[in-house]
Amino acid sequence: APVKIERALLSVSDKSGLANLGRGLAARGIEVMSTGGSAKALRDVGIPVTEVADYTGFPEIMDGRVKTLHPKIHGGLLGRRDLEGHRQAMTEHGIGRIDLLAVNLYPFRETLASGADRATCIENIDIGGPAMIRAAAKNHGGVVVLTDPADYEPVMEEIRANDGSVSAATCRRLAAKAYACTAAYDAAIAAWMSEQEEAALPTNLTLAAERVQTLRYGENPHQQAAFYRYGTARPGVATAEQLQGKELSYNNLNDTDAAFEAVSEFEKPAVVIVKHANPCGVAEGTTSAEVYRRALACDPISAYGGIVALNRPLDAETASLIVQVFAEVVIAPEIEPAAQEVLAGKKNLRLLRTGSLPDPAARGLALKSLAGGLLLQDRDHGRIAPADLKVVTKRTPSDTELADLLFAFRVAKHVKSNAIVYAKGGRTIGIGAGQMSRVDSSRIAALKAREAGGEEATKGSVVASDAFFPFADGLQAAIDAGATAVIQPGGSMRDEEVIAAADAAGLAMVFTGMRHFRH
Ligand code: 93A
Repeated sequence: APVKIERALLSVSDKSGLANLGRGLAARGIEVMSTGGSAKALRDVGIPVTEVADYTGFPEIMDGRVKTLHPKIHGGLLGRRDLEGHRQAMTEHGIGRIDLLAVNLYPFRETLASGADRATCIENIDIGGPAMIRAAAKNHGGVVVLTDPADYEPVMEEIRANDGSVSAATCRRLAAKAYACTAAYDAAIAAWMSEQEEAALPTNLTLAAERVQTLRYGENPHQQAAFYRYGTARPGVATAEQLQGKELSYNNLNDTDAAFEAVSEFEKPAVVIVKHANPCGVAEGTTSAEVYRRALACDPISAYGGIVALNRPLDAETASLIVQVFAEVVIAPEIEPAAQEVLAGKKNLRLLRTGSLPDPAARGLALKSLAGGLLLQDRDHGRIAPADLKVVTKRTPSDTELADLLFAFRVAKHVKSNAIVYAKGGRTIGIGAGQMSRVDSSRIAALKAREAGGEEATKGSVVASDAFFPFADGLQAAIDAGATAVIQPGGSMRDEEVIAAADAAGLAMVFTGMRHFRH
């Protein structure tokens, strides 16, 4: 049966559309009840309203934590209109029917996204709102529940057109929407809380992922795809503001994420250029412009059509270097106005501003799909400090070598396994990625270095390996190339053999004790 609306309760954080709704209801002689802030907003525009506290006879307490959690509210929402016993209980306890509920919740997700501290996020977890929404939705046979301001006007129209009533079909539809709203809300809280815990993998995983955008296609044109965002506050491609350029594609999003996560590893000004989710040039140094030039020098051919990520505000000088090579996406924490002017000429170039850098050491969850399931793990937040290193060779690396070793190992963390990275002077000179054998990655990295920098390019360089060398052959490739120092996790059965080969060649080698597989 249709629901006749005689009393409404409005309690909203997002006050948009509130005045019109209140006015529409009041104009039909419907009694409007409201919580503190909403009541004030309504009174301010001259709409008569009863405070919930006056109706319950119980004030809002504990800074608003308890304002609608009262039997006179929940009885009014939950009491079945068709049961004599329920009607009797309402009369006995002075409970009035609430026929229409409009609630939107404390802005938990928005607070999280703003980077607020934990206490503020917790305070923005709405309890009373979801309780009312769920109660009203359960009792949709007698209550209309509005959780989205976009529904206010259509429902008002229906009330006007049907002599003050809302159809059962509308009530059912809005009830389903209401539970989707509270489920997504709680899932966002659950995701955030579990991300912050050490052993955080949930027994049951509910993802409240919100579709941000339907993509033109997936990894390939015959694959459908969309981009979803879920409850994390990590600055990056998912929360970035696009300032110009074509729509981001599936591959753009994936590659840009790889580039920005990599560049945020470095404290000094750094640039990462990514192609097909692998870095093809990384450098750190003094200014973004200088660093960009050196990152590009690693593999200028692969950089064509790549993604450029910076960990400093993009300035005009760097922008004018970037426009000389075709880039798909540029991402930086900030974009200086002069830099934006330089890039404005490149209409297709996608320019993203993230507002800040993600914390490379922060925990977080990373997921991957496989047929019929998904894998969930901590994001690779592992980072090696000088104190973690164990020198295993007779020779200790020099300070310059040490700095390059740490740099190269940080890069290797962001290169698909098997990863081999040659570096010299705070920049990569050759990267070997994604090979099934480590020795092939070693050979490719050395070959790339020579292609870009000439026969002598690898002389005096250092080498990082994302995982241990299972045999001495991978190390031998580095020795043959003229590298002087190596960083690797260690832990192979043949470590002794590998160390002996390094000693025989006068190499300095350090073990990190930490592996950075990336598949
Ligand atoms: O702090 S609460 O969880 N406790 C409550 O009892 C309660 N009742 C409504 N938050 C509560 N609300 C929320 O307050 C609503 O969901 C809405 O978001 C907000 C409206 O408050 P005001 O009308 O004072 O602006």
